[in-house]
Amino acid sequence: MPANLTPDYMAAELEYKQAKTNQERMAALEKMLATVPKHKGTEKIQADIKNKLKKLRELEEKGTAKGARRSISYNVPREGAGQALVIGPANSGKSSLLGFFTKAPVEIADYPFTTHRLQPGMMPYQNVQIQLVDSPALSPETFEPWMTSVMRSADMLVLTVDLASPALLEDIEFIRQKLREHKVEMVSKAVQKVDGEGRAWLKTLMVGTHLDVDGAKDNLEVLADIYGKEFLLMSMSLKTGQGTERFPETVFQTLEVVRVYTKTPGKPPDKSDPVVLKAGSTVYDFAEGIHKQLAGHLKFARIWSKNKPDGLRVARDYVLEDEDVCELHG
Ligand SMILES: Nc1nc2c(ncn2[C@@H]2O[C@H](COP(=O)(O)OP(=O)(O)OP(=O)(O)O)[C@@H](O)[C@H]2O)c(=O)[nH]1
Ligand SMILES: [Mg+2]
Repeated sequence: MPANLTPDYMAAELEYKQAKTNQERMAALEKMLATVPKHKGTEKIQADIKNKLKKLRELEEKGTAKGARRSISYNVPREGAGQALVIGPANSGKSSLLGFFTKAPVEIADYPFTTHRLQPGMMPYQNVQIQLVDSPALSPETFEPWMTSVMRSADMLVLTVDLASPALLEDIEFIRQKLREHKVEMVSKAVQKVDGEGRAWLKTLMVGTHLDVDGAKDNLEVLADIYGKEFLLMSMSLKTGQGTERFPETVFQTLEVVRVYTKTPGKPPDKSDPVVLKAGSTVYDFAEGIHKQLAGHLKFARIWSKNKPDGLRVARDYVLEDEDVCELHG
């Protein structure tokens, strides 16, 4: 049986081959496991990935066993329309944000360094789910280098900062500097994910929390002056809910993906279960995402798109838009 490996899987495999550390290897293997098509033809590949992961985890645990009791999960397999890793200084509201937008069991406390491990949760946005991942604080006391490999495998970052904190700007600069040392750059828009020197460019949405607290609005103005051009910036209160309404939509837009609905001739499309593709994907990519053989036999497609005639006949290199309906003809 053919394996029908997807471009996402191929990319993850390439990352694995190019990985320099065990943590990068584990991150890439997790990604391979998440993207490998799950059917009989790939059982051997799946087993092989799991085996390699197990060995690497054992190796890592041995290395950290002296003193450290808990085992840390270094990566979270991607689920849904995309993965946004929530990072930030201690007490900045990372876990509160997860608690607000997802049903994930998070620990929220008014003392620092509450969260020690990665905790994913799913945030609904219209007809898709977006994965948010809570993480330990990034601060001089607790900076975990493995966090940068987790960042590399995320689709974007959400950087929470406490607008009421007097250390607001220092905290941000610490994180920016530290990530830069580990070849991770936070940017508003990424042209490419990893450049020739292995530096990762990650789209970052900065979220100012504690908007309900006195003085927060003044700090927000300062923040907008300094970082407004560099990052996407929003502000909210996770206590009152003020400013939270547009967060899911903003994250979805930052992920730069499109939702495409499949349709079979003579039947209405199923809009509850879109295929999620990177923005810029073509009809061919869409077909390939469903089944490699389908892509091979593809002759043309009909699409139903905003501002276009219904059932328009298009070629395989046609670039799909968000919420297009696509009927493949072989
Ligand atoms: N008033 C107010 N309090 C908030 C807001 N967001 C978070 N908090 C409080 O700030 C404290 C820290 O919140 P957490 O969500 O635990 O912060 P964290 O970033 O996960 O902290 P660590 O895991 O320790 O790094 C808690 O007491 C929260 O209730 C907000 O928008 N407004
Ligand atoms: Mg926390």
